[in-house]
Amino acid sequence: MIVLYNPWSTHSERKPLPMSLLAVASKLEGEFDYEIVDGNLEADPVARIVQIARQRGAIAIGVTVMPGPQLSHAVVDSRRLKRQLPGIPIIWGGYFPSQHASVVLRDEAIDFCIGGQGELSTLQLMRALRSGGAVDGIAGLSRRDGGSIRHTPIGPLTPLDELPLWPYQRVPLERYVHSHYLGERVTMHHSSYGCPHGCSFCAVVGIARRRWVAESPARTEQVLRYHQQRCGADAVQFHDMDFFISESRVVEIADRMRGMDMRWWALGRVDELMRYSESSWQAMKRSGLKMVFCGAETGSAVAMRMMNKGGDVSGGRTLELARRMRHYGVVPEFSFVLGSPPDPLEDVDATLELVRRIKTVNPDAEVILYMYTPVPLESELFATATRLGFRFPETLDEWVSGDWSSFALRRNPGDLWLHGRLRRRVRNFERVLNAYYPTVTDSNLSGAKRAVLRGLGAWRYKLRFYAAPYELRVFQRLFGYQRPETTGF
Ligand code: B12
Repeated sequence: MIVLYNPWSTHSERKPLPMSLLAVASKLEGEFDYEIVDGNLEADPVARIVQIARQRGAIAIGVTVMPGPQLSHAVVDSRRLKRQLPGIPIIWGGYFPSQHASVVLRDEAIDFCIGGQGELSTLQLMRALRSGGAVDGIAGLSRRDGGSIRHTPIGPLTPLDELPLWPYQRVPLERYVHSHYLGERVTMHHSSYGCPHGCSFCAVVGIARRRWVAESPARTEQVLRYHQQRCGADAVQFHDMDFFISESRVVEIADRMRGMDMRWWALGRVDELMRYSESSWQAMKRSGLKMVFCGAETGSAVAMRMMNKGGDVSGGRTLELARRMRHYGVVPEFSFVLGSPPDPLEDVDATLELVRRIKTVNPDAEVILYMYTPVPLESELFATATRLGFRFPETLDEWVSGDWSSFALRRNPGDLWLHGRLRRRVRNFERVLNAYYPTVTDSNLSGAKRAVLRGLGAWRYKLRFYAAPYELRVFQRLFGYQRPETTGF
């Protein structure tokens, strides 16, 4: 048997469905006995894994790992598991090992990493572990070999309709449904894998190598109907890396969702959403589209060129999209990657001005400000960061140390070129902006509290005086204000 483990990843009450493990499990279903253990639901997941593994004779433990708090838990828990179950191979998959397999395998607790899309490789590895066969030739596999680490290149993507449906019967789906701005019973899905674009700050590029596969609209509809029947889902977040790549696919999904009475949220690019025809926007609106998350990235033309997004994703285009979405009553969530080299100061100033213009055009727009966090890609951006002295940690211990774990949260990416003053300027601006324009998605915030915050923030916002907004901090805390990026969207 196999244990599939999702280490703890969030403080939020809203627990994310462990989609990575469901995807991997879909290929094991029927051939292997397995169990999914979710660290977001279990008080002591390690004890539970040890018990299951001993009772049922596990041949492997698969762990899904993304950077940030989940990585810290994955490291500590993998080491504990190795101590208690020394003979059982531990396999890491997901975003972190896909980008940093050599660092992971320097740690004796982890035996294998699988990079990129994992369903087929996991099945092949499990078969080899069961039979004692060779693991050579398994796509995307990294392992220790004598004193060195061997990597097999990742293979072509498997079209999603060729993979089995996710085995939802193996998880308590009801516990992952939650209420927020989108609905009372919000669920999540991932209807495609990969992305054809080559943005130099995005982790998806290295993982999917600019390829993209999507499930058919019929299959998406089947999954959504299952979620409705099983747990009364009235809204869905499509967590696809980019949901809007194919206009015809999205329109067909929208047409199929019409009449299902489900609100939805998804992530897309500015140029894509501007390219969509009016009739496509109408179809999406009719089907329940409520919010779209868009990478607006920066207000600086120099930084945008360095980000290698391609297409027309300029500040002007972002403003047009903000206007267009206002017309359709769909809330845009614009995320920005601030402080990228070569001139982080210019980038921050230009971006904050763009944010202000967006809010003038569409006051409901959500704004999410991240600091640039390098990803290991061959790009001018990463090369510049490296030239400026940026280095990734070389051990897992270093990765989970204080500074680096906050780096992965994209709020504090080290002191290399983003000196404290710059970071503070961004956080102060964010506080003033959120006071003057409290997020529409925070359902706890009453009209009166919004008015108080807006009144308090007005003079600062108008005078562009962002420094030391202590009074706003006090009131935001008092009102339990939630920043948009922490609400689970
Ligand atoms: C759901 C999600 C979350 C959930 C957590 C999910 C969980 N497992 O508990 C929540 C909302 C809590 C979350 C939080 C954060 N996240 Co997040 N999250 C995602 C999201 C939207 C989907 C991941 C997913 O489930 N995909 C669907 C499955 C099917 O695909 P997959 O995960 O790639 O899995 C495949 C392979 O990777 C592999 N695989 C995966 N696991 C395993 C395990 C084994 C054993 C094997 C063999 C293979 C394997 O096989 C799978 C099937 O092909 C991605 C973006 C995206 N669309 O991918 C971001 C993403 C992974 N998150 C990211 C970040 C940065 C964060 C945060 C740090 C954000 C923040 N600022 O707060 C936090 C920190 C979380 C933490 N570390 O604890 C980044 C990572 C960037 C990077 N450099 O790698 C991403 C890529 C978003 C982005 N576009 O930048 N996140």
